[in-house]
Amino acid sequence: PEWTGLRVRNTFFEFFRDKGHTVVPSSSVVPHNDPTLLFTNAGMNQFKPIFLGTIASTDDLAKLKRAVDTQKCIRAGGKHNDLDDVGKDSYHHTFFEMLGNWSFGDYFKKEAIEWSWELLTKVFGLDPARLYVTYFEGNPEMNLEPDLEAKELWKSVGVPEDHILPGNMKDNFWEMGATGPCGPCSEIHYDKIGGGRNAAHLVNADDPMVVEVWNNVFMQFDRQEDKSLKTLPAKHIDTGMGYERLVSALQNKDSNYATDIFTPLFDRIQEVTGARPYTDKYGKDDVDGIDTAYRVVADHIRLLTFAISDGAAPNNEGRGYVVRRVLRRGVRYARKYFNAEIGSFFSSILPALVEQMGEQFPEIVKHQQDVKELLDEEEEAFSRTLDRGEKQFEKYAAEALNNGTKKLSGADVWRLYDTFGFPEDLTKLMAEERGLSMDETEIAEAREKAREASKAVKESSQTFAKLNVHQISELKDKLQLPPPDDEPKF
Ligand code: ALA
Repeated sequence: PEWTGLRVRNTFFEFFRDKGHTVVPSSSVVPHNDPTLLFTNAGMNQFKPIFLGTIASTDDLAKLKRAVDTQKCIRAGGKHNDLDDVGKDSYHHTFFEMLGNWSFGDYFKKEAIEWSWELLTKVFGLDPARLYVTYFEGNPEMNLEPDLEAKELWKSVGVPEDHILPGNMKDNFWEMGATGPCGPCSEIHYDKIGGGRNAAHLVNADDPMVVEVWNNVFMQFDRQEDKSLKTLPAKHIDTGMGYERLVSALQNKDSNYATDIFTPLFDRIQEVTGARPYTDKYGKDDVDGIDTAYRVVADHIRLLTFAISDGAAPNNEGRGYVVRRVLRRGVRYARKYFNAEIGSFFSSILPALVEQMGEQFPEIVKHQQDVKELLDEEEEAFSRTLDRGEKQFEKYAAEALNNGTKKLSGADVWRLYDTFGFPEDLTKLMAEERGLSMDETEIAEAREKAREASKAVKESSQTFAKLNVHQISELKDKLQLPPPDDEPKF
């Protein structure tokens, strides 16, 4: 039978269940108990108190020795942030599933390595000649030894030496964030081309055809505020397999987006917009930009739905601002490439996602109506912002043409953004279309002037109390404008 996405996920669970692991549900993408995190960015987040040895004995998780799960992850802000790549390449997502098996002070490197090899090559049947593994090369400054044990273990399962590669702190020492659990790791990479070539030099080289599929972290330390490493009370295994990447390898696709994980979303987008079908082209090959837009929209509806279902509503601060930014990014692609009517665009794609993922993640079924309402509300607000901005732009453009300068002044460009919330790249695009020039230095000057003015406003904020109702509401409107796109409030 075929490796459908569904079968891949279930096979992963079964394999580890047979090895004494308990299947546990994913935790929320909103880490309600961890102020160091914007969103859940790895499977280990929910197990952090176990690793640190701070878990309450009454906690259900405290009894676990071995667990297996799929974790909903968002990497669109903070230490792990892929937002700007999404849409452009074949293997990044703002929202993805991370398959993981866990040992809490139980088994360690030997079992983790042997089982990951067995699962990939024997159960999933991936060609061992296309697999490459890495181990930590050590770091004398931090007093960390090379992980020769991992290297030997990979040899003993039969990986040839030229497929076993050392890696540095950046690639082979995994950390959750600025502080928290961490340790040396060992990754497994898959060559999607194969055919007898040696792709060792393409590992960790950002090559879309040689991608990391699985990371095994040997948790041993807790990174402190002062950057030092404190040894954990016990050793643990934390693994993370990119579900979408694994499925694409098993379905023999060049791209995660060409798998049955995304096809139902693309079909729905096509149905709603009447666009041409998705063809999985990238960069210059995506001549009309439509495939990129398909990917952006399909990726973003996943983030939006899961974030909102788990309680992250769009607003102007922290994670709510990430949600808002992602929605606006998606809306702009949809307007530009699909000519989509904005107001209920994302919610029209939503049913396809709920149908596809609702069984594994019942929370999106439960919250479908709330998600729809919030998405529509947010889109309508953004659509009004865009309309207002466009009108204002037309005024400025007409002036620039009438007075013969054919140039938008820096102050006008800045005001469109600052006062009307109109995205700067849209201003650029529209100016180009009308043959108007813009001066970056002038824009920067206007921005700087506005910063100083707003500083002054802040300093005199005490006077707020003396304003009348009308003045206050005017000021409030101003304060609710989104912060600059290039300055996310992470
Ligand atoms: N925590 C590890 C990762 O996210 C497995 O890559």
